[in-house]
Amino acid sequence: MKKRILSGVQPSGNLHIGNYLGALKNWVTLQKDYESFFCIVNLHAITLPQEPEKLKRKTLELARIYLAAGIDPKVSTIFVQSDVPEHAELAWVLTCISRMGELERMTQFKDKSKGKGESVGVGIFTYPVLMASDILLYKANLVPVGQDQKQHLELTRDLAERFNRDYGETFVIPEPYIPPVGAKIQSLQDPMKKMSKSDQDPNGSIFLLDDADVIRKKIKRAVTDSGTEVKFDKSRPAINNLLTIYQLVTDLPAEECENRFVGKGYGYFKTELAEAIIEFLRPFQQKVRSYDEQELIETLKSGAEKARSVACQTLREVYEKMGLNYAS
Ligand code: ATP
Ligand code: LTN
Repeated sequence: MKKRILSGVQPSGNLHIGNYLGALKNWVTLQKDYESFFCIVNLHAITLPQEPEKLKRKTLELARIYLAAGIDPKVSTIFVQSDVPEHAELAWVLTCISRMGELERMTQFKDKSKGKGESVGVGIFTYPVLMASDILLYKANLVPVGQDQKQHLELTRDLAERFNRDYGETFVIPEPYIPPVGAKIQSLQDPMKKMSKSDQDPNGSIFLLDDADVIRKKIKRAVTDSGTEVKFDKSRPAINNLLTIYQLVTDLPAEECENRFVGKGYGYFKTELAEAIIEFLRPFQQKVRSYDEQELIETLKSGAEKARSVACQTLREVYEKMGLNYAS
């Protein structure tokens, strides 16, 4: 029996190369060896206000992005979170075994609630519990995510262990899969901040659907450090980040990347980097628009059916163990 993976992205904002390099790229590789579930987490997206028509559009766009990135619906299950009501049901159960203190410690909650005081949304607070539900429902062994999700994975493990201890062995304890390179792509405008969908400044990110001229402009404007050498060096975070992106989009060994730019300045490097990103995204961008919308919806609906058949078994087991299933 193959081990399982589950992961997800929110259909909010525009996907950037950080999402691709930190998460999607690894899903594509891992799907060959694991039974895979890839979710479009629209219930997570509504933790912040979403315009309904736009949310629909973004949900289908994300499905296109999954397919164009190389997720094969014949091999993996692609589905939308709200099509599988068990996600919200298990999330409630897990909410009841979660503690205020452990959720208050989540750095993403702290960041997203900054300056909001008492008006911060409760959904932002309980967000990681819904994420734990996504993972535990499928008894996933491995969860491929970027570095920023590591703490949420730790919470997921804690909740699973707590449930198993209090009600009997039920959940698999999942491991994070965080890639050695690319787990944290930084903003092009501020190398101390991660590239983020919710960044107000579009110049900080290269979006997967940016056209060639926009990519050239953004790379040209990207901040660099003092110095002139193009080398991997953690103490020069801006150039380190750009070189990491170069390494990932060209798939070259780190040393070869450095060798290519010995004696060349930042200007030359940036031109090469922009062209490498454009080349890397070209086949993806060609595919993304090519899917028929009706077929796309059918893929999602049949994905949801497959996902549900697994999710409802786990939920039934949980209800049995907790005494919620009173008739059996
Ligand atoms: P936001 O910053 O608005 O919360 P996001 O850009 O983090 O959004 P998500 O939908 O939360 O996007 O993340 C989807 C996946 O992409 C997750 O696995 C996450 O860890 C990964 N990811 C997000 N940002 C980066 C980044 N800068 N570098 C590498 N991986 C990333
Ligand atoms: N919180 C994640 C998105 C997410 C997720 C998941 C990732 C929701 N549910 C389950 C992996 C597994 C984020 O990237 N912000």
